[in-house]
Amino acid sequence: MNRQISNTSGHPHCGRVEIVEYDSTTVGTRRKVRVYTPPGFTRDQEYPVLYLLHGIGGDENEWFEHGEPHLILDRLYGDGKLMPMIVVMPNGRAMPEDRAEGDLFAPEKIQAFERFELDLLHDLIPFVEANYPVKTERESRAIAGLSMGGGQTLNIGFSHLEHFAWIGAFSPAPNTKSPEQLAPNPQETAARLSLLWLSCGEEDDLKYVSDRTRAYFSEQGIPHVWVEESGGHDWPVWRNGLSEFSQRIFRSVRGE
Ligand code: FER
Repeated sequence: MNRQISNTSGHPHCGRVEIVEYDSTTVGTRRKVRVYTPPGFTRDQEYPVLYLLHGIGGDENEWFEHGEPHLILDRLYGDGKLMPMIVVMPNGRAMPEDRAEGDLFAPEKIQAFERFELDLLHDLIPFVEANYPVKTERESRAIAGLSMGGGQTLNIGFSHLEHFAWIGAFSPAPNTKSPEQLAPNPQETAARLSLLWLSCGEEDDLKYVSDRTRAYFSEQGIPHVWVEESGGHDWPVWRNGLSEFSQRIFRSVRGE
């Protein structure tokens, strides 16, 4: 496996972010993905995995460069607030030319964000599970994302509850399916989710997506955490979303 290490402080209290490549049968190319391993990472232990998705203007570097998730997570570990986990930051635009260039709203690029579901399930998750010491049951797999990646999170997460028990959407975009499509069987959905997190900035023009989604969750009795943050469609909201969501996942659902 090719490895390119991005931040090696060498400090035992710091996690590490590397760029690795996986073969995607879905896209027909080798695709780059960033992987965060926690402080004290060892192959003698098995970790749960959070898949963390970017927005329409980003790629596998977006969270790392703008959200600094390694700093957020390292600090939470230091404070004893986080379960040890691996965080995988893929490129959610599943097409050969997957850079955030040109018309980001071009139909083939929007379609590539839909196609990512197959890349994730058929290519990336098997790659992660073959190359990292990870737990593979659904309670040990979470998915979260911002904006376009928040929509992907809801679309993929809800239709694959056999794979994901923890779902976090930060400012989900209009690619989010209608709530009735997301959860046609609300009781079944409610019974299987360990955590459903939805947050959005109060000044975000896309807040209507969160509003219609959470209204349905409430009407249908699907337990969820809704956080309306100050601010708009921006990084403070998404960093805070990661910080809050990550602290709540991979713990016993009964709070034992
Ligand atoms: C849209 C507006 C915004 C849309 C997607 C976005 C697919 C995504 C924004 C982002 O990821 O920041 O109409 O449609």
